[in-house]
Amino acid sequence: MTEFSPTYVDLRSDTVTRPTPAMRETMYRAEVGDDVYGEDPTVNQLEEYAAHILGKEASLFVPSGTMANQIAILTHTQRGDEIFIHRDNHIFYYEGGAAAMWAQATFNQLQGPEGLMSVDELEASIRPRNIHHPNPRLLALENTHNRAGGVALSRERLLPLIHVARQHNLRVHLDGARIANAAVALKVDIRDLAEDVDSVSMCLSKGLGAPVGSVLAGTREYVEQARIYRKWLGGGMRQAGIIAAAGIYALDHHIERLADDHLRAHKLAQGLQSLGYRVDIPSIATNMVMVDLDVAAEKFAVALKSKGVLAGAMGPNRLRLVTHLDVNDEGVERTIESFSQLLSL
Ligand code: TLP
Repeated sequence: MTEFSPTYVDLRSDTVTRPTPAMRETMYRAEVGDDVYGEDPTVNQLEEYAAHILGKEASLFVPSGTMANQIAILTHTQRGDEIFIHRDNHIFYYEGGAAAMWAQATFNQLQGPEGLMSVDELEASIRPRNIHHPNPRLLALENTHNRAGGVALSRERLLPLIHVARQHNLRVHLDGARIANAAVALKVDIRDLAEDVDSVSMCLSKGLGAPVGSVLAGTREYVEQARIYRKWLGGGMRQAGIIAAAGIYALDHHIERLADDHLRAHKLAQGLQSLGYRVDIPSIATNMVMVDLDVAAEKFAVALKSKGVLAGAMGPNRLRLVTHLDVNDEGVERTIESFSQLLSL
């Protein structure tokens, strides 16, 4: 049994889910071929299926959300091009500055509540095309927004920013790692949230519960170019049908159930608030609960672990708890009980 065995309630992330027995069975039975030759039938099926769900012409199966985002940037930009991005977006905050390494793009960081910059700020930050300025090229959005607490952003909220981008001839990429959570929370089709953007990534290995993998979707031409970059980055995966099968299973069986994770996040938040913890209940839209503590979040996480619950810091005093497929009602109860034992910390 490992340190992170199921005896812990693991709320560090929805990335920690393990494939269910039924998902493993599907993986076991997957037909495979060499995907670098385009011959893996299961990968091809996943790519078509994901493109359909995202409302795009084509999609590309990649090992991770980070690779999906990095390939998206490579495909949209040229060296030195400028990416307009909220400073809390995963691409800027959590991807090690990889866009500077691979695409050699520059970031123009913007800010604002709920992971969105204002229309005015975006407008003002796009400088005229001129020999002195980087070439303004890409607007990068994220939905749900992770560091903003899993907020689900409606199409209506994203559209004004996308309009500004279009007026200035920018491309738009959506990091939709958790776009399925957003769609379930907003009660819309996933494709509605992706319709206005040029490219969208979606993770299969987060709330959807697959062990590995993301997809990047766009026009057929865009995806063909992205496929070249995937190979260059070492993301050509040969008999990847084994893991693509898990993705297909996840898309078939694990989208609607995300509502259960969202409900549990609410129950958890209510339980913690009733103990006196600072949780902004109205802001909880999907599967994340942010708890603002009086003590250091890292210190609290260590104490919480001793009570059998794993959580991660999202800031010096902010703890993030993420519900997912492997957290049931009992896990929520155990977490509330553990927090109740740490009130004096
Ligand atoms: N996010 C992880 C950490 O990297 C923070 C998490 O636990 O939430 N986009 C978004 C919005 C993400 O939240 C993540 C992962 C990624 C991309 C990257 O996905 P992976 O881990 O598959 O590279």
